[in-house]
Amino acid sequence: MGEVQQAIFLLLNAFHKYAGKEGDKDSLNKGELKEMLTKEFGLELGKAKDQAAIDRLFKDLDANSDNSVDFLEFINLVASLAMMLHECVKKQ
Ligand SMILES: [Ca+2]
Repeated sequence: MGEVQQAIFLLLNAFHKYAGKEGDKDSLNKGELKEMLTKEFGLELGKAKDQAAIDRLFKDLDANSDNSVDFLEFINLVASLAMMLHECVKKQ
């Protein structure tokens, strides 16, 4: 398997690891998104202002406003993060 294909499988597995915890197994609710941000990105979440930031991010990601973040919506977050990292790498 090529590296890009491996990366896609890793993203799928990571998404389903959190999406499968509660309710709909194919989408993230706000709690699942918060847990993913905490564990995968090492963010220290828990303060009131963090909750406001999570609420905002969740609303931004939830493009179809169905109160859950599906894989396509999750991939948009990954794409944004990849673009940011790409810019950082280019500057070095
Ligand atoms: Ca959605």
